[in-house]
Amino acid sequence: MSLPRDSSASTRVIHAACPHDCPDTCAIRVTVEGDRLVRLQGEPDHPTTQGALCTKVSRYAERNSHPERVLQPLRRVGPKGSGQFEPVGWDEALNDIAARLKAIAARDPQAILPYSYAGTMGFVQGEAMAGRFFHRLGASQLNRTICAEAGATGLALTYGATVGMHLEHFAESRLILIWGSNSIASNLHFWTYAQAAKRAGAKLIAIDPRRTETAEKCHQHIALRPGTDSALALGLMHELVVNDWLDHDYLTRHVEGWPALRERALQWPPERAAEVCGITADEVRGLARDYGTTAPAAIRLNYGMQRVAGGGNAARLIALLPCLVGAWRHRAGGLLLSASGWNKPLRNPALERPDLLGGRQPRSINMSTIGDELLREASPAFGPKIEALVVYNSNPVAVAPESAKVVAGFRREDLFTVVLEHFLTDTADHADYVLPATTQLEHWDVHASYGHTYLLINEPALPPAGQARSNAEIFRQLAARMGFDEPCFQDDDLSLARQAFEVDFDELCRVGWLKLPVPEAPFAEGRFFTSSGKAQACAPGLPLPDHVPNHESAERDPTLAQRYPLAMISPPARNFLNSSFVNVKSLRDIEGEPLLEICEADAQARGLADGQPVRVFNDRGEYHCVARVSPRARPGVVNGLGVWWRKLGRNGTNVNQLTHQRLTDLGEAPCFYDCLVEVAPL
Ligand SMILES: Nc1nc2c(c(=O)[nH]1)N[C@H]1C(S)=C(S)[C@@H](COP(=O)(O)OP(=O)(O)OC[C@H]3O[C@@H](n4cnc5c(=O)[nH]c(N)nc54)[C@H](O)[C@@H]3O)O[C@H]1N2
Ligand SMILES: Nc1nc2c(c(=O)[nH]1)N[C@H]1C(S)=C(S)[C@@H](COP(=O)(O)OP(=O)(O)OC[C@H]3O[C@@H](n4cnc5c(=O)[nH]c(N)nc54)[C@H](O)[C@@H]3O)O[C@H]1N2
Ligand code: SF4
Ligand SMILES: [Mo]
Repeated sequence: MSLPRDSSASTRVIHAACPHDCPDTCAIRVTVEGDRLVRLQGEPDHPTTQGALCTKVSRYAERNSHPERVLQPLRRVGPKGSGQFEPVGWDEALNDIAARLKAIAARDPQAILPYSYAGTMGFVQGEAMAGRFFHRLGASQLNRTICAEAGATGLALTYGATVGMHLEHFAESRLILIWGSNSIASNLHFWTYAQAAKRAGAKLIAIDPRRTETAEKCHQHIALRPGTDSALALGLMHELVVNDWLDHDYLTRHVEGWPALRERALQWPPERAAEVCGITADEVRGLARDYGTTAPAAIRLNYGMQRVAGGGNAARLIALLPCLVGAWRHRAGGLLLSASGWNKPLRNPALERPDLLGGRQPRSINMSTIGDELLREASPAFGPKIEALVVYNSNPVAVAPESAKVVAGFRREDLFTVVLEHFLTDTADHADYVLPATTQLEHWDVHASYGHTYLLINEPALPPAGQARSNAEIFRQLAARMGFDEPCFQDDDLSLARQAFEVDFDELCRVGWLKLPVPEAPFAEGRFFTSSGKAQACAPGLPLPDHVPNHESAERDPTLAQRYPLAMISPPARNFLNSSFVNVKSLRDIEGEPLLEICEADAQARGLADGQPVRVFNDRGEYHCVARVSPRARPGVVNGLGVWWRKLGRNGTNVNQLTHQRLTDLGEAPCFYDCLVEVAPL
């Protein structure tokens, strides 16, 4: 794309927000001259952004003006997956799509499924107009579980809401456990506060199977086996009890079910926990001593620990730790997994107009099992076969588990697929129609964060590239063609932005962001958001949390563990964001090529050398990449950094060729990091 240069126009500075699925939700200052982008920088005045963007988004201009951006509607001319398309006019595309959807809806609208996630986290280009469209249609609903549902459910069962500490207060903590988080890669602005704490004398401990760039900068790294965090938490509780490092007053007044939890913890001496976790008993004891005797102690829990069978139970147990030691009494103590619950009271519940369902109750389809769902036939239990998919803000063919099934589903000849996208992703390659979408620089939006406590505005800085239209605009125009004549389908993007939150919108636009009203130390006096007002260890109808071994583990399936003795995790590559940015050359060049980190001993046992091409395999398939013999991998665990585009991989696959579709204990979420494999030279 090359935008016309208008030399007569003056320079403007625009408030933008990073749209990506990242807890930092940075404020961006965009400088434009006429229709030309002059500069894109982290907003210096925004408290948590502090003028810094990550490497990825500082290259946003490269992504935005990428020569491969989809700039006009496309219609498939080759086989599904081939990526062969012809250009088509907007009217023709939208008319045909509406006609196809109408015909399906006349039989049963539930045969139509929206598929979206957090390609943009914006409320306008997310579900504002799309939600209205699919509610009015009566389409199947999508259960959006692919990222955080196990942890979020565990957190909400414990505290009554998905809330936690203020990001800024970590700077004052004396001890920070960075638990299941590679902060330097995935939560950079938290790391700034952790470093401030470190400079002031705090101790930083990483709890992560992988020796990440974050773990190596902490004072200590506890490299436990994936999916054993609950055992570690129980072992810590054991030590807190036997050494009486407990805040009895806090436990008595603010925790429900403590006596029962205490009994369970006493069954987990450090030796037992250490054996399950694959660490030493002294590591458990030392961690417990640090946690039990340092105040204020804070936990930055992140989602890396909940992509396993027992992710929900683990989140519950870890969320209880600050209650045992009374860490919540101090604003720099406690835990942060998600801050999203803080903005909930200000969200407009009518934005997506669920009332347009008019009493209908369409089925809900789990996005994390889309492979299986697309291959299901009609049945009384399932309902109609899925006949149409409308994908936006997501790249399921690359990011959903068990790709072989996902791909088979997307290749069904009798499936009608529409994809709204910036690029011809692995998913777009399977579309009947690809519709060009605007980017964050080209549309309005309003953002909340799951890592900090501000709302942000995103004003358009540039005109749409080519014929791109915003998601909201596309759904508005489809609605018109479907004959949806409710006035809410007239709302333009700016008015959707105004409706999203009950705040002073003009002030939000003027400043660029607004701080949410959140108490300094939210649980200093208890007052959790549960019905009892207490943190819940257990309650009527809620059993005690426990250790739940991985689906694919020696504990649950020894035969499988013999055939596939290596546990594979697939956390993000630092310079990609899920599958976004993989096609941005300067970033892909930093990552090099798809790789698998393996420790020296495991490599030697298989005759593998550093840099050697390997096949990573299990019963679900085979993924080709390069072995990196590295101390980042612990024995018995390999790290397949994600999420590459399949078509840019060695054998047209990525790590999700190997992952499975079984779900977590809570929240029906995927188990990306609960996956056994074997590795061999190629
Ligand atoms: N650069 C970059 N940033 C990102 C993303 C990205 O793709 N790239 N993705 C964004 C998104 S969508 C999300 S949800 C977040 C994800 O960021 P996080 O919430 O931090 O989650 P992950 O990156 O999945 O995993 C974090 C760490 O957990 C470790 N881990 C894996 N299994 C276990 C386990 O069983 N126990 C413990 N204790 N640790 C484990 C991994 O090795 C990894 O280092 O980051 C966001 N930010
Ligand atoms: N193996 C493995 N798999 C994983 C993970 C893992 O750690 N390991 N992480 C999982 C996690 S945590 C998550 S959250 C999911 C993420 O999965 P997705 O939410 O699918 O995220 P992305 O892969 O970034 O794809 C987002 C797509 O949305 C498009 N997009 C961005 N903005 C817009 C817009 O305004 N309009 C339209 N129409 N499109 C837009 C982008 O171009 C991009 O192709 O992946 C999951 N998959
Ligand atoms: S991806 Fe995260 S760190 Fe990077 S600019 Fe966006 S919000 Fe900030
Ligand atoms: Mo995510």
